Amino acid sequence: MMDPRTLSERFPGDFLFGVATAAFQIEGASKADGRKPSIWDAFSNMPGRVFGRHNGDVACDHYNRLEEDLDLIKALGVSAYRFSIAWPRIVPEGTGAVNEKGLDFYDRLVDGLKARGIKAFATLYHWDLPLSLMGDGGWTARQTAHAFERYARVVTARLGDRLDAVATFNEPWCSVWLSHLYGIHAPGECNLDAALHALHVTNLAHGLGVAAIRSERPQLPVGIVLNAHQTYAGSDAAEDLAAEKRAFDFHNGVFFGPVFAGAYPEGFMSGLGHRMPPIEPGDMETIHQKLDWWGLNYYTPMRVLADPAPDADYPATLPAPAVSDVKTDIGWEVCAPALGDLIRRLNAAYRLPECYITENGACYNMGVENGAVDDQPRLDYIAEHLAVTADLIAEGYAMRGYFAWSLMDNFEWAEGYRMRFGIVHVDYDTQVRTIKKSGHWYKALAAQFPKGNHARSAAE
Ligand code: GCO
Repeated sequence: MMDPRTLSERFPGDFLFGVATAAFQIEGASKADGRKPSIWDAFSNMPGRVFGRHNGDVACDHYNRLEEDLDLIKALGVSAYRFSIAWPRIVPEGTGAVNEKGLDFYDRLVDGLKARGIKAFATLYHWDLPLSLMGDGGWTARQTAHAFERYARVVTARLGDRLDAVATFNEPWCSVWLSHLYGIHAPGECNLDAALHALHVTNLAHGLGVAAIRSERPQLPVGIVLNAHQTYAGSDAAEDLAAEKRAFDFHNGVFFGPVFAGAYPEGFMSGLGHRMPPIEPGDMETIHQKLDWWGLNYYTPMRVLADPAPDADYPATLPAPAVSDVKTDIGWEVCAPALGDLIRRLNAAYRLPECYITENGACYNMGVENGAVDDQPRLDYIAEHLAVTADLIAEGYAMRGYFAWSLMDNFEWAEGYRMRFGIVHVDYDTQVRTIKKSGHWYKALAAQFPKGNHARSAAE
């Protein structure tokens, strides 16, 4: 087992160790204090969408256990907490009335973090679109970007003075492709044209959100969280190598290109540009604003082959088999070197600001035995990925922090509660939290920080 103290020596003194969650996955209290349904409430109540028809009505009951959970974060000794704000609590119908009681909850959350000396990293959109907005087309409708802009302004005006960082979106890859093209996430659409509209509207909403945040709080560090994919060709055949390049653009370039370089990738536009919604004058400038930071969520690589079907839509790829047999309980290949390859490749392709690993972790479903959870494979997974992160720092990449996904077991979207990513176990019958072996190890690591071996920490 990797010794946490030895590992800690490889990180600068001000490297942030944190834990992450998302509102819909933990809060529950789905009808409390003026919250209205999101697309995930509707989706999870439809038969056949989510495993076991699980939903977010109770989840980890975090909304009612806020103080206890803040104490848990404090007990883990981490210096930062990444959480998301539920749009349906703040502007329950997406547009129109602001719900003060919703803002009050996040006020208490942020104040509770400050009182405990923990930095607050807020995400504005982690997939819980107010259901009312679906009536106008949801993310496929341009006015949703303006609804998001207004929501971003409302949140920043109320909480921005105490946030340490804010992200506009979490993983637009999921809320665009997985939700509108692959049909796995809410609203469960399988339609390329709809997905292309959602793509541009989401990118636009990000840009409008950045401007709204900055107009309220110019000093607040603004970023975006992307689940970039390290793509690998499944063979050395020329057609598979070409397929891999298309996959990189389709899964990464359509977000990184507009946000960090002001343009959609050329290959993507030549394949699908004719099906994109109108890109209005000024859109690309709005999307391409300098960011203070970006977040990477990384779990597993993506391996692809060329799809030989003549009518295959761009990017015309098929999945290639995993290289390693080592997989987590959700079936994802474990491959820590891909994290390094990905950061190197993205930095070579784009001018990126400083980076936080905003999510990394593993699904292992072992339960409590004699009061303890022995999740050694999760501990090993986190340690291996942190070792790669330390390599990247040694190579000079601006890696500033790491957030374990997740603080605790929670609603794993289409997988419901059966897939567990927490470093803390949740018993959903009793809501008892039990720190797992990985959580104790992470605590021992975090306890080494902040430490005084880095100039930046001395200056703070
Ligand atoms: C994600 C998510 C999390 C997931 C995690 C595991 O952004 O994909 O932020 O909500 O639970 O990735 O699948």
